[in-house]
Amino acid sequence: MNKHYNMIIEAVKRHKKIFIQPHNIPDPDAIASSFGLKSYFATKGIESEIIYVDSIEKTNSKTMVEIFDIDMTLKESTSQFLEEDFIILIDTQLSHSNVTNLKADNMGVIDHHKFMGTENYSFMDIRPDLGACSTIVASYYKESNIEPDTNVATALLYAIMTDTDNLVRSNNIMDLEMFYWLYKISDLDRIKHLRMNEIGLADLKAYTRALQNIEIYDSACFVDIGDCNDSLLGTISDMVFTIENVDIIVSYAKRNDGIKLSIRSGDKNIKANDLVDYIIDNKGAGGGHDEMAGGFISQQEVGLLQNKNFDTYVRYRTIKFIDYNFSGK
Ligand SMILES: [Mn+2]
Repeated sequence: MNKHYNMIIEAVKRHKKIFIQPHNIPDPDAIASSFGLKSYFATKGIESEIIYVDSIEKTNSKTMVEIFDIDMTLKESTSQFLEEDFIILIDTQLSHSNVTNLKADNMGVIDHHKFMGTENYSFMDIRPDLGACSTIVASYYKESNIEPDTNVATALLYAIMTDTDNLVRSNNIMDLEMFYWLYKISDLDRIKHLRMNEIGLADLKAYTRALQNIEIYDSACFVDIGDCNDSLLGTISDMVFTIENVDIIVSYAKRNDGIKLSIRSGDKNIKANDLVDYIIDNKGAGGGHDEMAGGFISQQEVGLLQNKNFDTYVRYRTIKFIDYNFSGK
């Protein structure tokens, strides 16, 4: 039996303490897959703890933690782990810019982002072709014939909805199969409640600013969101993505520590993860999928862009990348 869930159970069961660590500022997919995995372990008599670094920002992420009563412990980035501890990274990998390496001796990874290198993981279940990490966790239940409880099923269902942008940002049938399976055992009133609480009142200013600062050049759209948190940046990109005739979104937040980028692409010739790398041009870190990606350039590196203003720079790089990808074919 070489099933992934068996491999994971085998890897962790000898360890005294098992920690599940989603990416920093966990989004609904990171939260649901952590919660789903912890509950899955519990069905096998294995205890684990969900830990995270930084904060939970998104209104819907906070609501999930609250209504599903999810136990998540905030850890300092300087936390120490014992030799017998085990950390499972979920919805992220060590070389991503969105996760703090807590440097445990034993680490494994469950993720749906592009494979970033092994980094000595004890196990890896990395499936970049899936729209949500929650699809992977749901499959552990399905393949081992265990029905998740209503809270777990509902959290996983909601996460598949959000990470696949309501099933359109996925080209893998497995996301749909898990969605359908979970749908039948979920609490749809709670899904409605989550859907109705996605925008916080405090976020409205950022939405207003974003809508005022949109610039469209052909199918590419640029949005300067000013100072805004990571999760809101992604949510605003998703909203702008629904504007007619716009295929490529480059949103960015200018913060004290640097510039955070969020990219969306509905154009098959323009891969969001390649575009973000091209914009960053080795001056920071980026990652993601064909259709959505993110990145960061620190303030120091932004300074190295010399007297080129960032707004001009980002437009120049994006349009050059688009031209190159069309003329190159
Ligand atoms: Mn995800």
